[in-house]
Amino acid sequence: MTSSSWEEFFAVHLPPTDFEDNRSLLKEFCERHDQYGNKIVLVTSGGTTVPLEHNTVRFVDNFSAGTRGSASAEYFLEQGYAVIFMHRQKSLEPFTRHFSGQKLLDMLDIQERGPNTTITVKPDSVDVLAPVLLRYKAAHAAGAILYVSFTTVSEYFWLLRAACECLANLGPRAVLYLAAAVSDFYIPKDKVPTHKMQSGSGAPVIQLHLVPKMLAPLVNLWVPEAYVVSFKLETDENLLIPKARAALDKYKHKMVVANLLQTRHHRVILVSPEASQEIVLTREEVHAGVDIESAIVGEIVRLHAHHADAAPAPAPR
Ligand code: 9Z3
Repeated sequence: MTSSSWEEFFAVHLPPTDFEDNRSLLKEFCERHDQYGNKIVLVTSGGTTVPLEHNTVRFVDNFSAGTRGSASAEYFLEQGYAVIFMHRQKSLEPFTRHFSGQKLLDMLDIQERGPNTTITVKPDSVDVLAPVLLRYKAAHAAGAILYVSFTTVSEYFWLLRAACECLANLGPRAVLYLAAAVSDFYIPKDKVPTHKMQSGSGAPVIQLHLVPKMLAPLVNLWVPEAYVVSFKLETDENLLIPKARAALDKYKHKMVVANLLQTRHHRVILVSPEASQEIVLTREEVHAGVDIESAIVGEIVRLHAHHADAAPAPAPR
């Protein structure tokens, strides 16, 4: 099955309805941080959907919860980066990820006294909540994080290109950290029915097509000076490193973070043209709640510093 070109994809698929609003937000964020000479990272996070109907009742989805992306965004902020957090709507977000599910409510006490009812944080939860709340408040007060969201694979691509257009001005000070689990397959617009598929018409046969590889124009045309990190997910260990190397050879970007579905939260391999470096958390570290993203981001920040320092000084604008 051949894939359409990326140009054709954008020509056929219309931008999402909130696209212009997001584009303005991205532009303002990048210009503000560019003025101060800050580094900006685009962190993509979570899975994309492939709608089976235009008025979407059903869609193809994937496993990603946004654990990697949301944790990584926090570590980039800690390292002084401004962060564009481009995530799947309703997936995990930085800071609130620590209290997903019932965890936040379990930290609270309520004293019911009619109109004077008070809600307090349980004393033993203050130590857990306070550091996260402080980092959250600091990031927001500094305007250091911008949240933009997508749901479908087409929305993801429109936002990705718009973010790149704004980041291009930063040259080597921009990092792209493409951790989202983006569908490799989709149904072209003209093959998607308008209304809910009816079971009375029999079992549908759904043909998926290949999504164009956006990493090619991204690296070569959209952000040619940026430090680009892509992610490679496999389920078969034997394919992992060969496919990560093949991606580096093909797209000529800076790094592939290779991970297996089954072990992704405690083992990754950072594959660069020069080397590969395995990062593994011990059982004790996993138990103690250490995030592997802390080490991944630490290493990328170190390598990015060399990349940004090595780049020629920007021409005055
Ligand atoms: C990743 O490999 C991420 O590490 C995960 C993180 C999605 C596994 P979670 O959100 O998982 O923490 O649950 N992302 C990229 C996966 C991907 O779709 N890569 C494609 C490929 O491998 C395109 S580069 O071919």
